[in-house]
Amino acid sequence: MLDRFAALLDSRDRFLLTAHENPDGDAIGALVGLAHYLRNCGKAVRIVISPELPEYLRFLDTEGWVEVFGDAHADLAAWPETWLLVDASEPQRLGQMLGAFLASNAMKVCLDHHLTENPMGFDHAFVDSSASASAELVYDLASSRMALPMPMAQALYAGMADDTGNFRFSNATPRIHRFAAELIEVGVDPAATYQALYHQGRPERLKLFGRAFESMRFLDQGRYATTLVTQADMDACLAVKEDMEGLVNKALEIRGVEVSCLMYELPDGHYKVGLRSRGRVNVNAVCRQLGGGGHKLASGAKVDGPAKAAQTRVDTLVVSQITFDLSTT
Ligand SMILES: [Mn+2]
Repeated sequence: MLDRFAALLDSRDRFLLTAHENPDGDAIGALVGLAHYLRNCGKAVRIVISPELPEYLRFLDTEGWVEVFGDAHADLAAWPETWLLVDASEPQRLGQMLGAFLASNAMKVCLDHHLTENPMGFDHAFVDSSASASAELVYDLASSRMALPMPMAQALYAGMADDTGNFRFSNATPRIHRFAAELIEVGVDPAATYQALYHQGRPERLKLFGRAFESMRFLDQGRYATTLVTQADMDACLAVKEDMEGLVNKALEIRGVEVSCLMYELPDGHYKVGLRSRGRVNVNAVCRQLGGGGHKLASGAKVDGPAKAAQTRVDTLVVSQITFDLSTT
């Protein structure tokens, strides 16, 4: 697949690199890595993201290449010859940039590792769900074709670390460990990367976590833990959205919990649902029924309020999925 992807990149000249909205470490790592690769091939490249570059990921943009989509991008649709969506394979995940994407006459291509049955809206889709991170795909593409400069190695390592829970989730394959080892040999510092990614919290973050833990509910004999974070909770803790990073994973530290849910009240009254599975329960199947998706062990969706109705809807689906998956495994 990557040979075909490389050949396609080779045949084009002006690339716009984008990711899903609210880009995570893998999205930014893969974008920056791919930008290095394309520049090395002599291509014109821009990276545009939405709605912002999170503070904790700024260390990956050493060259200052990442542009935040805004008023200056009114003509964005006209610029690229090729529009690349990385770390997603559904155009609607572009968020605010979707309009420009749809209006653009560029060739549209996606590179992704998420499970998508049949990617629509692209001229070419390169999706490999056996990869644990988009950064893994970019590394696989680039490592045999160029010498990796440090900022590129750093970005790709951070992407791999982020999507594998710093190499501790079940998707931490031998392959991604080997790639990570090669990046460490190039000069990436794993401890410094971990610190940069995960040890930059604010006191407000721990206050919010404390409040969320207080309100956590345990259902289905403790196999399902679910937390609701409202805008009022955020205000009470002076917390911002970024402070919630990692909260959804915490309940899986409790013995017996198979599925953890974090439901977050959006400013518009909808609820963002994040689900994480310890390993046996397919939370992607739940999120698909809610109009969302992701991976078997990590998925998300957006549901309508009010809170009570949203909770009941999600709880019912999760508990029946747990019952189903635990009876078949
Ligand atoms: Mn990813």
